[in-house]
Amino acid sequence: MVAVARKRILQQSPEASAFESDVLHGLRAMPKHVPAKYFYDAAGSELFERITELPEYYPTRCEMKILSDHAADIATLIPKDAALVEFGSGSSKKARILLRAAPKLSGYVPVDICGEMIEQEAAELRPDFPQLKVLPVTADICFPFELPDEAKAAPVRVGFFPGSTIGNFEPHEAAAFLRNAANILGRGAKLIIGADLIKSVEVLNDAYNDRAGVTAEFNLNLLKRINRELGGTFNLDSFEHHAFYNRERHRVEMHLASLKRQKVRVAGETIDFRAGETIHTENSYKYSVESLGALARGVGWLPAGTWTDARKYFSIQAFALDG
Ligand code: AVI
Repeated sequence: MVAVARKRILQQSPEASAFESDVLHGLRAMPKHVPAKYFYDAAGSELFERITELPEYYPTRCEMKILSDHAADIATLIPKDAALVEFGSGSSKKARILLRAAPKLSGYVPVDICGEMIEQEAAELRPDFPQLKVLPVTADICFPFELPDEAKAAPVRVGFFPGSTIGNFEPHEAAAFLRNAANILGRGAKLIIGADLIKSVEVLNDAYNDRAGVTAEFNLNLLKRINRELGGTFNLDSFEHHAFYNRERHRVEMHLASLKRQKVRVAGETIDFRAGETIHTENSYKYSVESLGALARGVGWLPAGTWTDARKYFSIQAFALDG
């Protein structure tokens, strides 16, 4: 039995075994939790794309509007011949707005853990920006990574971290990300961040409880992934999507609630659920301009500009490295 289990571990890719150990660790814990990064398998990524188009989910539309309305102003922060480094670039849709507004950029470095996707995006960008060196890097943005030599040789590097992804980090992780970005970008660097703002509870609750049920499907897809990849036996009909704004902690929490007392098998282990017990699947922290500024200042970034939409739902905030 032990030999069979060992063989299974040896056959797994490092990512697969991290998924298994993170899920088991989280399901054995009290309260139960699973890291939000595991939402994004192929189906989860497609569901997230659908979320960004929902009438209730304002962040993506607001951020695109701010970027389009203020692109020229934001681009004044980007010095001639600088390299733009996008953290967790995904589709590069937002970067395209900055690339058009800052034609003097020498390079664009999309960084993402999914190498295949950024290589494909890079291939699509090159013909549209023939002057620009597009230099994709496959890396986990939460850890130190090397920039390509051409980006290191640029006079200055400007980081770009849109999408309010910073909100999915715990505050200490967000500070660690900002510190890591400072080390990677180096002297004279700037950093442009998209961050969702604190606002009315109704707007926040609606954004994560859409009427079409896409966010619920996105949340429940995590259980489908566990069933498929870790031999799980979750019955999706006996778990329910819960999302609510936690005012004290300035975050929207997502959970999967067990509708009854039940046992579920995952990777050869039995997990017990009480009726109503939840798996905490995501935090989406909301910042004020001041609270993100304070977090950034704590690790050496000084405020260099803020842009918001008319309703002040979302912000683009720029920072410059101190010294
Ligand atoms: C990717 N991230 C910024 C989204 C958010 O709003 O926290 C993920 C998401 N979760 C539910 N809806 C969207």
